[in-house]
Amino acid sequence: MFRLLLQKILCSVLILCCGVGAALAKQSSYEPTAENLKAREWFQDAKFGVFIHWGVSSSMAGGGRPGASEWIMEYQKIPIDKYERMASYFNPTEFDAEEWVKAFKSAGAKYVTFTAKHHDGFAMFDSKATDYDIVDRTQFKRDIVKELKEACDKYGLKLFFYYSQLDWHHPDYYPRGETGNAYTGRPEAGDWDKYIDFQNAQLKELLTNYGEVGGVWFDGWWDHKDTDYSNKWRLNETYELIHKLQPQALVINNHHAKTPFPGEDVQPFEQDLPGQNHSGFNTQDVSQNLPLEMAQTMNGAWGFNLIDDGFKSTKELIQTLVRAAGSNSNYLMNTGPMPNGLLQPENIQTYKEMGEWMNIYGDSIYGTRGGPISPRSWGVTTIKKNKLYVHVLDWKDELLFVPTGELQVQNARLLRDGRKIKFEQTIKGTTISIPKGELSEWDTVIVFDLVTN
Ligand code: JFZ
Repeated sequence: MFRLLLQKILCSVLILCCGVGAALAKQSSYEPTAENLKAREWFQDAKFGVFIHWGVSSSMAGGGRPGASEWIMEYQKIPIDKYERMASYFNPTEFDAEEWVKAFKSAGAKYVTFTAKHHDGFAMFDSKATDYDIVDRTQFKRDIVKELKEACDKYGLKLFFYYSQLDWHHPDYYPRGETGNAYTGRPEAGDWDKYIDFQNAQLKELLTNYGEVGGVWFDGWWDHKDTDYSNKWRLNETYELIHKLQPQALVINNHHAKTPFPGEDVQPFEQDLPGQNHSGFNTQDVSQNLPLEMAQTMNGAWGFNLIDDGFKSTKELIQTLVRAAGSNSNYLMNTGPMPNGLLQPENIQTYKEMGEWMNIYGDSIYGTRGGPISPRSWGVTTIKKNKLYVHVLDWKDELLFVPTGELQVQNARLLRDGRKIKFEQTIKGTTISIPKGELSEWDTVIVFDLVTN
């Protein structure tokens, strides 16, 4: 009797172990396809994208509250039945996808990441999985995602979808996590798996109805970070679905976990350069093998905020883009269009200025990787084939020591006009002499032609 029991227990332990083992093996066995690896290369070469936070929440413009916009429902505790009414008067008659994409392109961006669904659960595309979407619930009735995709195709930019796993609207997003609680008026019951099925159905729509896309940028996983549901998202299934439908689509998840999960193709960072943590929530280890991407707001809000004038200067944005590139990372610069469908005029001016810089200095950004010298306070390096770009961002003296180590520098010149720069090389590195008056205010880019073996 006892033996039988023991056998049974042993057997179940074995089965359990095998099960867990198999699950783990399955998890760690993600092998990106050739198309996916190629897309990662493209992504790293592209370096610069524009993030768009836009939805029915934009019509509240932050409600006079600093930092608020796409979080207004949560911040002001607006119940679902009231919030839903916003859709009925969200009517962005001035929206012109081509005008947006042209403006992003003029800044030098190569891709666009758009909030297909944010935490409020409202779909900015024509979804059949719900009628809580732009076509079914607004007078506007136009599929924003479709128009954006067509404009992106026309001007040669790739389109990525931001998709919030967390959902403050769907009744089956239950148990609720840290946000979107009682005030929403959702029932005190729900079927979690039905919610995940719904999410996957929407993702299937996004990946089948709009042609080839860049990828999916997930967010909201952290809502259940500290609950029993932290591992109930069925991530493997979702990621497999995406990779099966579009092998080149890159999976990105803003979960802020220590390391990326299997099935993810890019590691994102928010408001901080990889490895930095001014925001307090960037405690991840920087991945050594995945492409990196840093997202940042142009002022203090993601979505449109009427009172926020804290726009970062073009100099600051360019310097951050450069520092990102020097940290081997992409830069995803965010904009929050207005509820009438127009971009904020301040942003349009900035795009123009960034584009002018990119036209001159783009060679030192596009197609590069982080240089062999880790970021310094004076600046960063980027590298492409036998060219090492030295970006001097903050330096006042004439002489600058660049620790090039073993690298052999053949020639040094200003990227701006090709003028030669004097340099002296020792076994430890290269000292360059930047004549007074030649230091640019934003970034003095010096090209080192390296001797290749
Ligand atoms: C998230 C969103 O909540 C926000 O609205 C915006 O879309 C941004 C790009 O992403 O913001 C986060 C996500 C995670 C943390 C903090 C802010 N976190 O883990 O601390």
